[in-house]
Amino acid sequence: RERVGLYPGTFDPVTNGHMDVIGRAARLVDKLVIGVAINTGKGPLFPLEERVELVKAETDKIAAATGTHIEVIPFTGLLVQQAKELGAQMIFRGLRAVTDFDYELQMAGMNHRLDKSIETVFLMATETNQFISSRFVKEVAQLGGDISTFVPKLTLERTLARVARKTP
Ligand code: COD
Repeated sequence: RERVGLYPGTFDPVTNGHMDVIGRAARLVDKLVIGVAINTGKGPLFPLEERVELVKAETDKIAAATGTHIEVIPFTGLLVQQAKELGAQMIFRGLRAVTDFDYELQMAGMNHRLDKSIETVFLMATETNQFISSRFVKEVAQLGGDISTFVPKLTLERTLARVARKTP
């Protein structure tokens, strides 16, 4: 049986923290689907299409290095439903600081109640990538700080371009 994993997120934008988790997840499955959520609630900096485009571009190398098929899709609706439709046996989530734990535990618990056949697998990034978050990447960029070690290359260019457009 083919092992399929779904890694969902907002990816606004994709960071080296996400990249770290994607690299680890890719080694555990035959096919990794990265689900980019619309998530209007978070008021994203990047439109959905560009978030998908960036995740695709940045993960090409991981797919080549691991031999894992990586697919990047936009998604709306219920996460467990999406996982089911994709034939995914597991949902990957990343854990950073302890503050992530409460939210992630609730989400995993709710999803398990909704569909018992899908397992949530938690992965941690390496030390240097642990504290990176999309939220702070955007904030630091908007305030003129250096984000070059927090995001992959194309994403860096696009983030700086977007921030430059926004700040007068
Ligand atoms: N190190 C380790 N992990 C990290 C790092 C890092 N530096 N940075 C991010 N991560 C992890 C996050 O903890 C998360 O697990 C994942 O990467 C994605 O992060 P984000 O911030 O891009 O995405 P989220 O957390 O906003 O995504 C939330 C979803 C869109 C997945 C969620 O809202 C959802 O499932 N929505 C669909 C509707 C649904 O089913 N709701 C019911 C859920 S119970």
